[in-house]
Amino acid sequence: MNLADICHAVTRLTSDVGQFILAERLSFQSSAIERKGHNDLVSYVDKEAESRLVEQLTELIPDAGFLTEENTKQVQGKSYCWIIDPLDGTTNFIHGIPCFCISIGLHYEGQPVLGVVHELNLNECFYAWKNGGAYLNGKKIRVSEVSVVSDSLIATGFPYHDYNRMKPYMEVFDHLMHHSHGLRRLGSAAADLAYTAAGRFEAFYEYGLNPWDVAAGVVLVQEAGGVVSDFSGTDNHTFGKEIIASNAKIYPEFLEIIQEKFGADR
Ligand code: 2AM
Ligand code: CA
Repeated sequence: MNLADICHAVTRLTSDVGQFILAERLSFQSSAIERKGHNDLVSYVDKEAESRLVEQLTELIPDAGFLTEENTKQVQGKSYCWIIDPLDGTTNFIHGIPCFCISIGLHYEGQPVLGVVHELNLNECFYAWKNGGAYLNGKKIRVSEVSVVSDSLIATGFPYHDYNRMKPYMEVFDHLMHHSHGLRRLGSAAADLAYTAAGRFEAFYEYGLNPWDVAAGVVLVQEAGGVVSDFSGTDNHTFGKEIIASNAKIYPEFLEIIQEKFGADR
């Protein structure tokens, strides 16, 4: 099977497991919430969704490794590795706020090659594979053409767990409040990246994220013509716990803003 076929099979899978997640949302009780750590919530919905995904993805590529948020299956040292967040935006899900996604990335020999982010409430399935382009529900998507940060809408995630870099974070926030079209916080990094790929946001930045929050969205942005890096401008974005993603035109200006504020504090 080639990457395009694998990608289409994954979109069918996210549609199927997405139905389960949406059905459970209707009857969800807050008593089902469990705490994994500070501000780190989970429920049986995340876990059941993940085990369904893992089972089907194992059939798709039998010898693939896995890195998953809920630890259903961890297998390292394989050429292919699925990086999965069965429910990105768990806090939104729990509070009944309609923005949460299934996020499935695939690495080959350590390089990102495929990404599917399925936002379930609007049934928007964003997907991309290496050298194949990026798509939303069958239509090709591109990053925006905006060329200056002052004309940009910027997505971010507020620190919720690692508060060590609050000072530079707030300085960037302050700067962008004054010098952009505004800031948005969706509560799902996967959706932030998918929306950047589709040209809805010009840029996204956040620190403290995990690989499963961003692995799929990275491929979307790259295949839609955008740029992804860490705060130093290198490609350590998926495992490096800091990420910026933007259209190619504003990337140099956006990176400079991030580096000016975070430079001394990293
Ligand atoms: P999650 O829902 O899968 O945990 C946005 O800041 C990102 O951080 C999301 O992708 C979200 O992924 C993660 N996150 C984890 N805990 C969070 C919290 N309490 N509030 C906001 N985001 C959280
Ligand atoms: Ca999650």
